[in-house]
Amino acid sequence: IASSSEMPVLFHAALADGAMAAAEGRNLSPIEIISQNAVRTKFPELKFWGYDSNVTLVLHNDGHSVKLSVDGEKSNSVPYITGGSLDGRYKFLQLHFHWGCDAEGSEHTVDGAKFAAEMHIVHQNQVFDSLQEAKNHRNGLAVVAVMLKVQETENAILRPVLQGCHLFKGHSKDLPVPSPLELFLPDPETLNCFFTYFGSLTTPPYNEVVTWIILKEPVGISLKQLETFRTLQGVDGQAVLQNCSSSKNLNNREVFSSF
Ligand code: SG7
Ligand code: ZN
Repeated sequence: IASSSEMPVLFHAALADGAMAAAEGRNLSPIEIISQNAVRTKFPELKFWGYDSNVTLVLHNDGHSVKLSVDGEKSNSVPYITGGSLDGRYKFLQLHFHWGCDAEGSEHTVDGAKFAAEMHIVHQNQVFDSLQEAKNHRNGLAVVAVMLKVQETENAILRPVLQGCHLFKGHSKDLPVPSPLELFLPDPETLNCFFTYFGSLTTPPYNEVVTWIILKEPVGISLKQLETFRTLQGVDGQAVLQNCSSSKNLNNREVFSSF
């Protein structure tokens, strides 16, 4: 296990290897994570800044998923993350969900198993001026993935998000109550248990610009709530029964684990 001061170097050396392997294969996401193959590494603490302050969130049906983005004009500051396998600050852009036809709708798998659904909290490296620019650099984006697993009871935090499933495609509305993003995260005690690897967006054109941070601890969702996701009106006007991308080859990459 490397010491925390060495860690960022170690991680970026691995990223450089990945770049050299690009001729042989791309660095695509999602992937199948095998926990026993993950390289256990001591990372600096992954920190969620401003995740406890109220932000005005906008709900959007983009025809593929239900998305929550921050209304920068109505919010004093935009939350961001630092630490873990990241260099510098990555500011929150939006969060969205992936689901499937059944209770196996996550994009990443862990030890061969799919979770019910997967939430992606998308962040942009603040050294770049726009998402457009960030999408052209390999250190452009950091996505924190939170797995959703079926539980008996409704997840009250997701209730207002699921209202977004009743929006027509292309439509938006403000969430009635400003709320802190930390509500979407699992137990704070578990936030430093994650897998991390270098990959891509999980939708075309699969830009290879994403540092993935996949939290080990899932959050709950009821079967009824999962069904609500599947009623979202898609670009073709039909319900989006599933929007999870298939697993891609790991190729020459390594997956690291912080625990
Ligand atoms: C969805 O997934 C949208 C995209 C997102 C993409 O198509 O949420 O968001 C946009 C266009 O604002 O792409 C750059 C980006 O966030 C892929 O995101 S993902 O890799 O986290 N699944
Ligand atoms: Zn996603």
